[in-house]
Amino acid sequence: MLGRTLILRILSVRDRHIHRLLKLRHIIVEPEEELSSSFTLTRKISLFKSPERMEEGPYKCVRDGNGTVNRVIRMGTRKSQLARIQTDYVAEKLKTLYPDVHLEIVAMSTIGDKILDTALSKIGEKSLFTKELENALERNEVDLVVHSLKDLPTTLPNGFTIGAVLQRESPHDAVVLHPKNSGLTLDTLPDGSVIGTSSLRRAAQLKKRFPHLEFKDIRGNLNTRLKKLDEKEDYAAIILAAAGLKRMGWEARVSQVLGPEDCMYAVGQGALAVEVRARDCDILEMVSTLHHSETVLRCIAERAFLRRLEGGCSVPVAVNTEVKDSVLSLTGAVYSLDGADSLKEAMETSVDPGNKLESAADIQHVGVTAHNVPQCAQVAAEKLGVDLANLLLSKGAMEILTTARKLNDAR
Ligand code: DPM
Repeated sequence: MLGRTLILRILSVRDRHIHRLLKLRHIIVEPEEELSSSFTLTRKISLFKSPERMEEGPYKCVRDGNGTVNRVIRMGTRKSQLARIQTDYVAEKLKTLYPDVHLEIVAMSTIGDKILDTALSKIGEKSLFTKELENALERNEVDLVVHSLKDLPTTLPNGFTIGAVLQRESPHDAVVLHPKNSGLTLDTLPDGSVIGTSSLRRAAQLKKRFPHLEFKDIRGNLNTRLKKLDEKEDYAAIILAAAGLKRMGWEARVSQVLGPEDCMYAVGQGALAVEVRARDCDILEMVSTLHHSETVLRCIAERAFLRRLEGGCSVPVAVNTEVKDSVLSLTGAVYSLDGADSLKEAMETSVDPGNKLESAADIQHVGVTAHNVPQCAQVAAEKLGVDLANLLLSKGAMEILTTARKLNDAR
């Protein structure tokens, strides 16, 4: 204890001389007791090996007025306004649950943000938006990253896990009209009207349902897209996720929310996910309180379905899920690019938390770690997704998806 107090005092002296002296003498302190009131640092050792580590990591810490050392939780985010809003939202939740925690937000741009002139489905798989953030996680530059769950691949790179899936916003897609078309719907828009979307999933379903409309790629973050819609005459309307529009405060621009009969949603759409280092037990435990059980189960089923179909963001795959009276139902579909060919099936399973299975440590379901959600329900949800995918595969889903992929690559 004496050692710790002494070292902490020295650390508070921002003097290079003393720092160098300490380094020369290889002073190492390994405090045993709890360092903060809200959680314990289990990996405290390396922190105190060298005073510079206070700033450089592996974990960053600050000292408060009482001399308590608190770990700073650094939250990584993309720079887009939506990403910032989503990260701030999670930060607020954490701040309410853990008032003593020091949070810091680190914003960075990703390759996906920089390539704005190419359709999302053509520049490859989802990791475009997540790779740099994962690199920062790996290097301990950040401790957690907030994503839209639908942007996270169904298989995460080794060493990472989704530590929290928050309560889902509306998972549906919405129509945003060019102001001159105010009052119209997809149905009543004139023949040949151009609808902007880069989602093969949206285009496939809507082409089939509204054959009088034309579909054109549109890229960029939400702000860019709305600007492209409003300031030019290129698009009669664009299709965006209702959740993103709501988070941006643009609900008033939604003229129509598309139900499953018009357009089923993407896997994980509308849910926020917190990605963490799989071995960082402190952070995992901290963020696990953000899990929303029903959303976790629905998204596990959806992700298992997509994973079994070997689908990424460049395939037209859509889902619809529901939990009612402990029954989880999943509808899943695959489409050809023009929507002419499609397969759609539904299945359900019981996710009764009653017959509790021992919660095994280190168990992930399609990348999600949720110790506080009944394991048996997670197992059932994952199996539901796989079973439904297998049913579609037995009816020829792979042929439809392979052709769609090839045609999209050749576009
Ligand atoms: C993925 C897709 C899109 C995003 C493909 C799809 C839409 C691309 C487009 C996988 N990620 O949905 O079929 O429209 O060109 C994205 C958005 C959100 C997360 C924006 C949106 C916000 C909603 C959410 C982009 N990722 O879909 O309008 O948090 O689910």
